Amino acid sequence: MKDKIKNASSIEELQVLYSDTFGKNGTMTAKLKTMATLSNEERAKVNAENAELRGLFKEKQTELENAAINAKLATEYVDVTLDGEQIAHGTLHPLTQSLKELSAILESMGFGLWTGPEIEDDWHNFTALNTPEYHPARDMQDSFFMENGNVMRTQTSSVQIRAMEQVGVPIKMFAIGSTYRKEMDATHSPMFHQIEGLYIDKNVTMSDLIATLRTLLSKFFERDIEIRIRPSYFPFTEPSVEFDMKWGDKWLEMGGAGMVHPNVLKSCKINPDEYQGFAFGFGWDRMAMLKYGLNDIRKFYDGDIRWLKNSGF
Ligand code: FA5
Repeated sequence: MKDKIKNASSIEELQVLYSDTFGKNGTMTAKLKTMATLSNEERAKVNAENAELRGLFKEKQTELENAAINAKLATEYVDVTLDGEQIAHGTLHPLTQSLKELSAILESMGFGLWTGPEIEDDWHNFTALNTPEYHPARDMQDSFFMENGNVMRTQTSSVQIRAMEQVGVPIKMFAIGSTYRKEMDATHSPMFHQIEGLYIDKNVTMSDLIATLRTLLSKFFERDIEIRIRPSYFPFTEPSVEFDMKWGDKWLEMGGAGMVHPNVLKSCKINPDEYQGFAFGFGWDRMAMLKYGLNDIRKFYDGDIRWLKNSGF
């Protein structure tokens, strides 16, 4: 048995030998059961054999276990000096990034965020914005109409109406969201995004509008931005302006703005003799393109990770 123990080549083999020796019907167990009938000398012999066998088992077990661990280490070692696996970092989409920045700036100026539906009814997208059905200005925006007469909102100005209808005046709100028009080239996309701002109170003037736009753009582009306004036309503002900002030595058109037309206030049951204010709306995509140096609006929506990476994100 001693040789068998010494030559055992696996833990399993050793366990079988152990059970043959010390198990219920084991050879050593049988000897130990006869102890009471043995002489002192014979008893000492059995005890010595018992102790020796147990020692041998213990020793062999340790040896086999160490061998198993060493074999495992030899095949499964970890080389801690190797380079780690490169884990790609997720980043925010340029639009999401700029949305967060613009929202934070507008909120810091006291504007509260509003949302509205992207499928709008005619009232909120056009009629309440002083653009009734016969109005030629409806042709200014090439719209996607639904069979039931609803429209994919062409402008976030619809959210102004919803906000004024719900909470009345005074009000200082902004809306950011998707808008839809039948247009497509490098600077026009059928789905794009607009930012809308509205401030109505008793003493709001054009100067407030200009100061707000300049502050918003300067904070967003992180530099002092010069703006200029040009006369324009929107049915929902009077006077209406187009505002540009200076970028290098060029003037870039950013969006439309103006003092809210009395008819719009009346649509929302607000007395235009008592309250007035300004509204502005511009393309959020174009702002993001400018800030991050991107040149094709359609790339925003392709979901091409390589383009997003090359654009610094
Ligand atoms: C409007 O949509 C007005 N609602 C803005 C407004 C709001 C005026 C409040 C007065 C008061 P306009 O159609 O010019 O205006 O669009 C505003 C901006 O949206 C444009 O300057 C441009 O930056 C962006 N935009 C318009 N059409 C597209 C398009 N197809 N793709 C990408 N950006 C567009």
